[in-house]
Amino acid sequence: MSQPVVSIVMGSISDQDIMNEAVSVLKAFDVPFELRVISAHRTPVAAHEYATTARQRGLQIIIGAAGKAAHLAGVIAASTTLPVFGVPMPTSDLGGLDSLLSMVQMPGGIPVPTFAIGKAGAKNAALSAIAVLALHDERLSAKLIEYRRRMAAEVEEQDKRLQQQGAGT
Ligand code: RP5
Repeated sequence: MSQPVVSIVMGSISDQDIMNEAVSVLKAFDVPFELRVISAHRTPVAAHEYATTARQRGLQIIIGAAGKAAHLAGVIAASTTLPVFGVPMPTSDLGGLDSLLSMVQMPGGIPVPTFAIGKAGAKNAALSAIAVLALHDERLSAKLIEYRRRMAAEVEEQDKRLQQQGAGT
């Protein structure tokens, strides 16, 4: 197995269903990754240890997923200079707005680039990690271009079918 270059860290196993979106994208692009459950508040020592050793273990980008007082990505970002992307989890009480604001409102100095709440955010965080890695990886860059080309072709196909069905008046 190759050395992971991307890490997905979740605050709870209850985040896994959503973060599987990121897992699927990284797998599709053959990017080696690790998937961990580490909590900023339930396992604070482990979170600090993880962040401080991430770079020396070969990781290049960390995706932090958490909900509610979603401080995991910020806590990790505080202890590493690797890029840390935040994915806010949906929540039952406040719909994930709590998670989003907890991440996106980081005080100046320790950035947490933050994505959409839920599955779209998980997918886009993985795609953004790939875009960063692709800056120095021609193979990955070509795959990203092909991914966009296929996505555009699908939309064109959808429109074509709609027009064939006689949509509109
Ligand atoms: C956060 O609290 C986790 O990231 C999760 O989104 C949320 C709820 O966690 P559980 O109570 O389901 O473990 O730490």
